[in-house]
Amino acid sequence: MLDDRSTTGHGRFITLEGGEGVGKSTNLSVVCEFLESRGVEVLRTREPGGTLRGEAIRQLLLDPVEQEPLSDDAELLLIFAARAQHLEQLIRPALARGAWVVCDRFTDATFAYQGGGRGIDSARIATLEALVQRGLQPDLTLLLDMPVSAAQRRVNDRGNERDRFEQERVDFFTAVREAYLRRAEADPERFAIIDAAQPLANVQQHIQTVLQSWWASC
Ligand code: Z5A
Repeated sequence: MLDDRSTTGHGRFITLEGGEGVGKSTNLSVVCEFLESRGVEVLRTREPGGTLRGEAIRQLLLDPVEQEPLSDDAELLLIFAARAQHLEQLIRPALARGAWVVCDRFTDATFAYQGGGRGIDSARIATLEALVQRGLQPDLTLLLDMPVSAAQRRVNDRGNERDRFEQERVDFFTAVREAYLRRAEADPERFAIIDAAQPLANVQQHIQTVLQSWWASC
């Protein structure tokens, strides 16, 4: 089904958010396939990362480097440095040519991880957000939510080596989850909360239902 939204030159920006292991990467494909089947150009990307330099910053952020801890401020600034590059090189040009950008995490993750998890004042995060984004916000955010313990079991079952964030304790991830839920509650127009603890087929069905009603209202 083709649609004139594919040629209007007004791209839309969709983000997937949630704690580790909730299924963001798995479900990104559902969103992209939904949009592609409607004839729009889709840019699939992620944060931190998305660009060559952004991916290099991602490595700095994820590498545990036992000999030297990363300060909370350095972490925050690296995340926004990667984001500035991402916006400049990929996201803004894509939106300007009418593509739909589907991004695995964006600034809600900063408010959740650096704000909720690390305890950085959200006003400081908001200052950097304003500087780097200049008003640009996602049009739709799918927040995949589930209890931390169950999400951690999924990560454990996957069996990969743990990165610097994945080495954090349960209370860190609980604070991250609570911060995400507060943001969703404060902006119900933009957020849709998906129960990510459900079997994958149910999660994907819920995402498609949200996308269908959102698409109809665009
Ligand atoms: N970070 C930050 O601190 N501040 C910021 O501003 C940003 C990021 C942007 C890297 O991100 C880290 O960056 C992140 C926060 C920080 N660290 N943490 N934690 P990331 O997005 O790459 O990291 P991640 O959340 O750890 O990704 P992940 O572990 O790959 O999680 P996921 O993408 O949500 O899950 P998944 O890989 O799709 O699924 C996990 C497993 O569960 C997998 O085996 C699936 O097959 C399985 N799965 C998925 N859904 C289901 C259902 N419904 N049932 C059963 N099994 C399922």
